[in-house]
Amino acid sequence: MRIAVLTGAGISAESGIRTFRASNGLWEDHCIEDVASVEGFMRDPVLVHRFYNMRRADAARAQPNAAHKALARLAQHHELTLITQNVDDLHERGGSDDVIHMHGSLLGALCAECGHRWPAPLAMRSLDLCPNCGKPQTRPDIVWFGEVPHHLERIFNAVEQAQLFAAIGTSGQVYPAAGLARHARRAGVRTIEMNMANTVIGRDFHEKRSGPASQVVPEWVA
Ligand code: BV8
Repeated sequence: MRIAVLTGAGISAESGIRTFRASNGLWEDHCIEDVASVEGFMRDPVLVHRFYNMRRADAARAQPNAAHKALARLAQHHELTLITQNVDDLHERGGSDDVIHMHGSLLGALCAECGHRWPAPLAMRSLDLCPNCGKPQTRPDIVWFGEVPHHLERIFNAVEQAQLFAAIGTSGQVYPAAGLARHARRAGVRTIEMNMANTVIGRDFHEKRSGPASQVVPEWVA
């Protein structure tokens, strides 16, 4: 069966990685505009690098959980397109490959001047020079608010052509990712949501499985 899966921060929560909008979420002590926008980066690159260096270190310490590993098993029996909003590499370390990181990755560095990409060091500094053009315009390879997410055509095609679309651990508040369930449903694709709580996109799903991802996802994959 062709399956498209979209994951959000909730799938990594039990690995100890903070989500965005829960209590003690990242957006509680960081203003989105200051740390996840181009304007914020231009205004204070040191603050933005500190924010992503902290998250890169947290992700390096975290381990994939049973939900990440279950999705890797799913790919052995079905034609799976795994789309994630997450910037950690826990899907890859949990055994998945060809993961579509639509909001970028903590492991990547990008030159704001020439567009060159290279593997990010654990701690980035605002005056790091681009290895390609030599300019001090190094930024995290992250899709910030107002920037176009990666691989959208591939993502929408996979969702339209799937027989099943599952959203796991996302609050459904950030577009265009949050619109994928409705897009799937309009294309006649069966949709399922796995989350600990109700979300603003709940009505877009035929089925809901409530509970922590590390329990609900392995049960679904089994
Ligand atoms: C774009 C950077 C143009 C990476 C992020 C008004 C209306 C509609 C849209 C807009 C609007 N104004 C502006 C927009 C567009 C904007 C947007 O959607 N804004 C929102 C806030 C209104 N979107 C953009 O700017 C995007 N770009 O639109 O470009 C365009 C588009 C298409 C074509 C051409 C042009 C860019 C969006 C990317 C922004 N970057 N972050 C980073 O730092 O990580 S977004 C950020 O939110 C993260 O990427 C994150 O992945 C994403 C979504 O959050 P979630 O993953 O859902 O996490 P959250 O904490 O919210 O929820 C966690 C969920 O898990 C909860 O439901 C919880 O119950 C659950 N959970 C917790 N624990 C568990 C669990 N579930 C299961 N088990 C558990 N244990």
